[in-house]
Amino acid sequence: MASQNDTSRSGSNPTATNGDVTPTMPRKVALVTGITGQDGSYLTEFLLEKGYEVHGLIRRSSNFNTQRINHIYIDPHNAHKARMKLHYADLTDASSLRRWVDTILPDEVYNLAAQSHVAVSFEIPDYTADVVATGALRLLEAVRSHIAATGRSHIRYYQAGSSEMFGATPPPQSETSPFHPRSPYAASKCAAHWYTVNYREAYGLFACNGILFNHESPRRGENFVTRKITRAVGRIKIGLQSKLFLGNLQASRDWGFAGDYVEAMWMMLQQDKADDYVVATEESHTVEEFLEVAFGYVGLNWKDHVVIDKRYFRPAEVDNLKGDASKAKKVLGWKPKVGFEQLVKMMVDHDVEEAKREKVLVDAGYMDAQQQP
Ligand code: NDP
Ligand code: GDR
Repeated sequence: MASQNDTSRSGSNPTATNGDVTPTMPRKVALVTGITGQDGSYLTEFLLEKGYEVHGLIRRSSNFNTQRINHIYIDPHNAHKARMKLHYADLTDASSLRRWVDTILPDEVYNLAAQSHVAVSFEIPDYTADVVATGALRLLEAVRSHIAATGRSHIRYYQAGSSEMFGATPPPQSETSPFHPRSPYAASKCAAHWYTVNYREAYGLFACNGILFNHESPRRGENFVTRKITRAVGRIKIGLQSKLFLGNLQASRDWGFAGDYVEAMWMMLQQDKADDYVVATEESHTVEEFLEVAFGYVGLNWKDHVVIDKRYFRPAEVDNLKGDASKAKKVLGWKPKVGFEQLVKMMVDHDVEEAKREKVLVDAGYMDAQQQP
């Protein structure tokens, strides 16, 4: 899928005042790491809609990992239409990052790539730090050295920071709340945050940290708790599964919709001054509340299906996240459009349909019903 030899480029490109690229202007070029992930797919749709040319870095895997962006992929041989281009690279490989920055000549760089699962980061801490912390440093250094070599100082950089950095700090958490990370993932995100601040202060790089609270969607990875629940609701409703094994139901999260949050990323890079912003709905709900809404929506009682399994408890938990997004609201003019119940129902609706498709395959003998997410 990925084009290894694309050399399309643009210079410094003016845009309309709302940031859209008008037909008479050269296209803005964005470089997105983590393009195959939940946020990467929504951000790419958003940027294509705004008229950008989007270059995504994807890592090699033994199976194709582009399911979330297949619907917007156009074969690069169709050069006039293809505005999203994919290239092999890895955040653990500095040479690939510098090469693609030099080749693509981006105006905006969005660093979304990460080993993003908190519980998994306890299992693979070195790798998590390598990708999440040092990976961000490698990309910042690729951008810095590219600017030093070419003078293209207008490049803007976005770092995908996380509410997990607040960890044990009590809510509401804002840009001025102290970080108290509770996992290798969160500690690595703190390092990436400070690398980004440092490159802004030391080299004058236009670099922003988005401190985003949990955001979900029907494209959310299936081993994050929200999607794990909505997948199970769909499968239980359709008769493919009866039990759902979960860990701590009392953890509370500020859950928003991923489609709303990628807009905030872009808005940060359109400001006159680089800065850091909390992005959140300012509402917090427990996992148990999520269960109630998700199961209740299809007429089921979660207590009939959920079984607590200690394996899903973490060595250290983050109990309560609830953001204070007043700065993003005031400075960026950003606010969430999708509320908690609407989000849960959107995910359940999607996953009931997904379960119906699975059922067809199971009934026809093409799939084993035991293949649970
Ligand atoms: P996902 O896990 O869905 O996507 C992660 C992306 O990173 C995937 O494209 C993945 O590729 C890629 N990736 C993983 N390791 C590497 C590597 N070594 N080199 C290059 N690419 C790699 O995450 P989300 O889309 O949910 O999140 C996007 C970013 O925002 C992440 O940095 C996450 O930590 C952060 N974040 C997310 C929040 C959320 O609630 N979703 C909240 C706050 C921050 P592949 O598809 O091959 O696995
Ligand atoms: P989180 O998301 O750790 O907040 O990180 P996750 O959905 O994994 O966990 C949320 C809460 O649910 C509890 N939980 C379970 N979690 C999972 N995954 N599986 C279970 O079976 C389960 N049972 C209970 C967890 O203990 C936790 O308290 C997400 C990621 O997207 C990060 O990359 C991002 O930085 C943060 O959100 C903000």
